[in-house]
Amino acid sequence: PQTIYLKDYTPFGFQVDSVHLTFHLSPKATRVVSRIEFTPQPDAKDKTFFLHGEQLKLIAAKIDGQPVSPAVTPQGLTCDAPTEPFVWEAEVEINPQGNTALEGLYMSNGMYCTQCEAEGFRKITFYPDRPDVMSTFTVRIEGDEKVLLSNGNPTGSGEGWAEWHDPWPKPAYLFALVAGDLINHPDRFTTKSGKDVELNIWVRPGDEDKCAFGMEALIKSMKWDEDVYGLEYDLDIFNIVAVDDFNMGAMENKGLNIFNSSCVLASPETSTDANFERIEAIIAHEYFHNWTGNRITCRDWFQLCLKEGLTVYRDSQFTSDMRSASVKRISDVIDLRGRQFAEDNGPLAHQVRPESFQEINNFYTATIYEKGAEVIGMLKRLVGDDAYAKAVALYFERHDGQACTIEDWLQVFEDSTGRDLSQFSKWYSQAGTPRIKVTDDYADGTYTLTLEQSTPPTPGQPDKDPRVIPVAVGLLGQNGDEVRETEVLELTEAKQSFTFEGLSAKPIPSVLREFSAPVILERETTNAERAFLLAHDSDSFNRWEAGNTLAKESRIAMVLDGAAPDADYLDALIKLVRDDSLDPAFRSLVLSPPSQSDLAQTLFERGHTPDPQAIYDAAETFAQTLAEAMTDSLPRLYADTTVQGDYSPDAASAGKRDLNTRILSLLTRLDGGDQAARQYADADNMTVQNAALASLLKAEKGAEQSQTFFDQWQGDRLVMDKWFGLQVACAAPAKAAGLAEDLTKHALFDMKNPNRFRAVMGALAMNQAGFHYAGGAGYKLLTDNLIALDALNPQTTARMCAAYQTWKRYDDTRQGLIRTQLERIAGTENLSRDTSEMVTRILN
Ligand code: HT7
Ligand code: ZN
Repeated sequence: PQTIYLKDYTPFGFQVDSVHLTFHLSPKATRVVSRIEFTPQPDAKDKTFFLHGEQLKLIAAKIDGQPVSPAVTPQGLTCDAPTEPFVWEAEVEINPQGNTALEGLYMSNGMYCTQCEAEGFRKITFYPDRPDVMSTFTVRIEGDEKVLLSNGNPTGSGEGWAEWHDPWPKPAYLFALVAGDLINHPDRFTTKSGKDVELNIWVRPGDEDKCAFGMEALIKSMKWDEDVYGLEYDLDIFNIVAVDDFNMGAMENKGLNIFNSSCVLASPETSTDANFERIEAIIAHEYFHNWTGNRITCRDWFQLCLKEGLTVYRDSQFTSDMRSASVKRISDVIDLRGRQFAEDNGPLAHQVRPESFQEINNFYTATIYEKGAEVIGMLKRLVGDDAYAKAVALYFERHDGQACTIEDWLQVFEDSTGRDLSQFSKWYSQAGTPRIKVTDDYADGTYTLTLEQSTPPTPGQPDKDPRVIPVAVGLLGQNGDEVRETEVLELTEAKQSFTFEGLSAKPIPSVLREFSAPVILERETTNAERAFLLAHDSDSFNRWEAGNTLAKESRIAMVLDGAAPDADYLDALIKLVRDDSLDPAFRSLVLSPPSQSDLAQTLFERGHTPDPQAIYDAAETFAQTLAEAMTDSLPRLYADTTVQGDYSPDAASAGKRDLNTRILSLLTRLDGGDQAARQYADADNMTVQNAALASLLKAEKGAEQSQTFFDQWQGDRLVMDKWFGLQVACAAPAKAAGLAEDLTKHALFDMKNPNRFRAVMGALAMNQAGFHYAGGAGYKLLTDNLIALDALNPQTTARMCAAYQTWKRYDDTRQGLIRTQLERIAGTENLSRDTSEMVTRILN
């Protein structure tokens, strides 16, 4: 496969002045007629008239009305083109029903829909399918479906046809079309300048009662973007469509967002609190793309983080404003460490702005999205809130309607603050997670903190330069009072010392408050100091972090030395969980165990070979000891955290239910599942029903409830995904692979549906002790399924190969078993470019 390099970027030699498309819909033979106005660019370096096109049957092509015979390859066509402006016309035939890759135009449950990011438009018609080619689109759809949608504003419709015009120039990846017998949930929004906008969420009949929450989230997002960023919506209509078969979460097509139904449909009976929160965040994310992504887009796909990092940052700000900022920060860091740190510290590590790729779909990663957002957060911390607001305003003013680069983004900050960001830009060009070694000293009233940064080698980058790292620090006195408020230290050297004068005694430092940079702190400290911070730190992130570190250290000692759970930590934890003055969501986070994958990574970094079974056993012993130590208080805590009254997905209720779920799982260890069975029987919402079933399955007591759950929900696709996933997630290590295999033979298992595939295979890969269980049955099962899926859906297959990215951590036997499976995938005939690239990177 060909490698594409950032350094080879060359602008397209033609401007696209307008695009007219006519679709004659038919499941197996849709005709697409295009009429595109091109203007050759006299100064262009490359004057080749090349149009991308894949899996298209070319019926006819004309230039200025005259038939032409272009040279067609599997990647596209080239044709002699005039040197003056000209009109290109083509007719192609495509097969939406046979499109199981879910890129381009495809069918899902009888409805037509599209997915064009990153390079799907070339499967619809011949076109310069690159983000820096922007144009206005006029679309006519002819089909029997009741609802015919495209981007922009509707301009006409009649029996069997509809026309749309999008006045905002856009790249082809933002094109969308939907046609189906859909029902809408309508609403309206008046923008701050008084523009009346029609809003719709379109769903399949039967799902119309699951749209209200999504609509509320959309309206809140529109308002928030006006209030916080001053950004207003710019069309007469905003449509969202729910689709069952979808490779990712959602897509921000201009004026016509398409959503995986799991990321928009919600009801108390079928969705958990976590589902509600995720839906709110994803609706916001896609809406915010209207400016950060659509009005200002990316020059090329290497700049993907320009829109994704910024939009993730914006959606996290939104969630912090709508819910609890500290809970959001802690959850984001858990997620970052679980997914991005794993990527950054393994064979798939890449820069926030990569410099080469084979398949761009493989770069929609935690590094681009989540680390990309962290980089924006650091920039804001370094320049300050006001300067951030000024720079971002300049970005919108200067670059509206353009396809931009990271240099453009950094330039607005340099211009509006006068700051030199050349060192900061290393966050985009250097892969890997920096380590900061912290040492300290106190003498004569002066406290000195010394920070030393280094970044381990990553593929293709053996050596790294120091970066600018904002390290937020506060100091606490021996009585727990804060003696120095949070101050942001700017670490720019490899090693640098910072002093704090006028202190009467040696303080206790609270370093990297709010997790001010995506780094790993290395500091020799004591459990007593961690316990002190857990009890006293005013920074809620670091308070949680202290508890998390204690939890990790205790489990590591259990794994390595066969130690018992740390008694002091248990005491501190119990005290905190019982403390009614604290936010239940925070208590729940403190109670949540460190992930088994995180423990494996830490052990590996300390020079040990992690044993997934030993890590699992330590987690079980810890939880059992905790439950026994809390025997007297668990029933009262369970009662106190049970949310009474009608279900509401608000943050306070959700936080309380989350704590209640953790208490229930401890209680189940003592009562054999009696309380969980009662909760299951009485459940009137999915959060408590799901929690009760999970507790019972974990205790191997849930067979009856699992059957009743199936009977109750077999007609609901999204709830069935939970049923499939939960069983594998809760399975004991020895049983996980066998159970997952049985589920792949279930009548409702459908490999073509990414949600269902991920429910089973994703849950298996996440069940660390089950996936890595001795003998390698988990590896074999996953591989069998990946090989089968690759022929149907390369994008989802390639993403799931990441389950193997941590393989070098493990013992020789496991490494051997995994290598065999990776080589089996690599040796598969006709393997997709997507999967081939992933497997090659993981193996090397
Ligand atoms: N910009 C989108 C990323 C995307 C995608 C979405 C759905 C299916 C395939 C896709 N490929 C790329 C989603 C987002 O970040 O908002
Ligand atoms: Zn996005």
